[in-house]
Amino acid sequence: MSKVALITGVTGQDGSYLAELLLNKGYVVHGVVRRSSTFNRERIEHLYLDESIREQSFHLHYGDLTDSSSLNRIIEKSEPDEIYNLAAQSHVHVSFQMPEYTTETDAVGTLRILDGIKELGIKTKFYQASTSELFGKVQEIPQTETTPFYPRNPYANAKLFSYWTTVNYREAYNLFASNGILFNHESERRGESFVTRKITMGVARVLLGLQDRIILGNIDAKRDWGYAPEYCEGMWMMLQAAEPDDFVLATNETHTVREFIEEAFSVLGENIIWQGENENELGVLYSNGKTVVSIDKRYYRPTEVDLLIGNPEKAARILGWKPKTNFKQLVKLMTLSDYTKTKTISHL
Ligand code: NAP
Ligand code: G4F
Repeated sequence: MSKVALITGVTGQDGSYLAELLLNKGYVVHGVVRRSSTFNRERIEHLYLDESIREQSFHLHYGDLTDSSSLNRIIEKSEPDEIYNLAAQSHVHVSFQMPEYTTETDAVGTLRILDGIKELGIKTKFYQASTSELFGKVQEIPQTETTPFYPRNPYANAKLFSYWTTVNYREAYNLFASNGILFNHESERRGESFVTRKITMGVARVLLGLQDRIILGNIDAKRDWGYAPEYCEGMWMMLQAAEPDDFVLATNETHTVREFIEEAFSVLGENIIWQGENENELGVLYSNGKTVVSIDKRYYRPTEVDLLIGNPEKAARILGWKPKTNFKQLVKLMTLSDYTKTKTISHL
């Protein structure tokens, strides 16, 4: 008998990689999708359009994390062995502008699923998409599973509620419920408003003459960036472990946004020189003196997370999980992907 998995957030970056991974492992996969006035299934279109996959092993259901009745119906109907709760309003900057909606989705949404599992009496394992944003104003370097949390924005506050609700339902009701405390992970499918993808798309467009410059916020923030498909495998490994638990997934390497920009331009043979300071700082091409990066305070956050770097030792020891793609390889694959795609589209 095939195992059955339910993924919330299946149309997102991680949801799409996880769906592929589970289908390749022979799972039947159910995904929760939101109704949208424009097409929002690009990342899973290749799975959905394959008739044999669609008919036998990949099923989509309309639902929303703000709507318990849809969630309960989907859980009851799909009877999953494993639930991966990846759905979220996942943008930190947006969460300052939509704190209530972010909390409804990212905090209460998790409670709705966990309580649905408990009330329906469904025997399923549960994965919660927790985040390194919980560490916020970091209390320890590098961060591990025992580092105290200090969230710095409505998104992280909501995710903190979900982290502890997952722990509480594990302890109170004996559910197999695990938190993956994942550090930033990126890919060719990363949402276009997150900084890495904004940079790699911007570099491609600037060097192909389709955009004047890339306008960014705080380029001195440091992040521990890994490759998303590897992190999705880590989610699955957490639910195959002997016991439910909480795990950090990270590369243990940290870099500034500035270094990401420099590396992305260097992949395409260009060097950047920095001129000026703070919001007057400019990134200029060494080859011809053209300004290609500038700063706009609009992208600053009221409270910033300055430095993230994780230690994934526990995941290596207990799950056998290790990151494979390093910073340079990640920047290269994302930059080349965007350059190739942009060039193809602009030549059509
Ligand atoms: P993403 O690309 O932004 O995907 C988010 C998914 O959630 C999308 O499928 C989105 O649907 C769905 N969604 C949003 N609000 C919803 C709602 N109210 N009801 C139902 N679905 C909703 O995020 P991601 O990068 O794949 O991240 C996956 C999860 O891991 C998120 O919970 C995120 O907070 C967490 N996380 C991410 C990272 C990272 O670096 N990527 C690190 C740590 C934790 P639409 O397609 O319709 O918008
Ligand atoms: O790419 P970001 O928006 O990612 P952020 O805030 O680290 O959050 C991501 O990773 C979390 C894990 O730690 C996830 F939980 C969360 O869901 C999301 O996937 O910003 C990274 C850094 C920040 O310091 C930001 O201030 O880049 C800085 N930045 C500078 N200019 C910018 C920009 N960020 C964005 N999005 N856009 C800019 O123009």
